[in-house]
Amino acid sequence: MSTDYHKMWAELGLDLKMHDALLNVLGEGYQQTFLTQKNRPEGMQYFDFVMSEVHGLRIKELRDAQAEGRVVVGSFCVFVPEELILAVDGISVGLCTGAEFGFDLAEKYLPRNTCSLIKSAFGFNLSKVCPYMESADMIVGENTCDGKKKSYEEFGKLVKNLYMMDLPQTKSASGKALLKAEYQRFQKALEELSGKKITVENLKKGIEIVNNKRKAIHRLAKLRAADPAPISGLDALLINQIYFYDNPVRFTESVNKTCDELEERISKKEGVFPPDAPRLLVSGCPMAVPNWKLPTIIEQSGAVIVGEESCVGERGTRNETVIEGNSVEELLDNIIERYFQIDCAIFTPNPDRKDHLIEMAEKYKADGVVHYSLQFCQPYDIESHNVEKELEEAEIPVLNLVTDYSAEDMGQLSTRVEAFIERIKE
Ligand code: BJ8
Repeated sequence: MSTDYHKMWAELGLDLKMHDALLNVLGEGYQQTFLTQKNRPEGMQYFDFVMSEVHGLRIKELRDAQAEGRVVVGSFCVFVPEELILAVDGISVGLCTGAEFGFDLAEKYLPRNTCSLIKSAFGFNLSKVCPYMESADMIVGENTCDGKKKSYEEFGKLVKNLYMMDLPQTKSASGKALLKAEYQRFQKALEELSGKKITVENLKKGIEIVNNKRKAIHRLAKLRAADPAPISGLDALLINQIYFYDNPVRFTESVNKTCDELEERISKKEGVFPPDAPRLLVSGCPMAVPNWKLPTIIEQSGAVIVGEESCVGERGTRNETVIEGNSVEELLDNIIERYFQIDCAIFTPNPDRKDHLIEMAEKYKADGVVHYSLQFCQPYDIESHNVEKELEEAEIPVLNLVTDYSAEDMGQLSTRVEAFIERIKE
């Protein structure tokens, strides 16, 4: 970080000692994971910069925007529609956390057998190390899995601005009606928070910004179908993670610029891995910053990741919102159509996810799928058995892994990933 932000962090109420410790660990992890990769696209320099300033310059930008009267809305789920937040000139930031930090504190509120993603959100909050949580004017929680749903009851006691969104559990007409009612309620809450009314014009603008961001990400995803792969899975994951933090217009430009470079690489048959490297998809629970453990193991074992079937990845970003409509309600219906297609494992039944995986395997020429569940995540862990069975029947090899945020199982994971890569090679 080029500037000393300690004063700003102190004003936000962060625990400076803990926060410095976190930044040190993050910095070292980043250096070892990303900066040691060979032949990275030059465009990654922008994303390296964003990461180096993720607790610095970006937080300053949020505070400057707040000083101008704009609101910051933090969320944990891709069902929270960024289009509505942008329509009130707000800023949307992801709050999902991917590090084992403050778990001892979190376990004072949560049972030990809670998934790491939930524990991490509590740990970051209780340790006072997350400037995004402390900056947010509204934090949106959602009734998705049981773990999240019940833990927000406790989380609501720790923060003063938690807003709960109810989400459907089935892809039924009543499920869609619930989503519509909840998005309408969210619209009102945003209007009250910001003091700005959602209109056809500002909502169309919000949809356009998010569509452009998704278009850029789709372009990146398509380029990864090339053989040799022009970008590592780790770098592509990083871009998908930064999707949740960066200014959306600037992010879109930077992704498109990187895609221009990747197209050139592809035309010259340049890649980050040799052409015969096994190509894998990763599917399952979202991987929030700085959860890079499994992708690092996979790529250090010689395979390249060519797609993520995840909320930090294609499950979260696919499909655009239709922008045609003459009323806010029509546009809201278009938004609902788009979001209702998200095939999160909290839905029952959830056959679309398996179909999407088969489609991705074909599109990105993947040789196999690594299914990743966080320990104690019932939706993804239970669903993994059926996903594995149906993919294997479609002759797509699957490695089913359950892990957490600790480094303890790295040796064991490496052994299983290496054996899977051998299986694919055979
Ligand atoms: S739309 S995946 S972002 S809910 S890992 S907390 S499911 S026990 S994160 Fe998610 Fe929205 Fe669905 Fe996506 Fe629960 Fe599992 Fe933990 Fe999870």
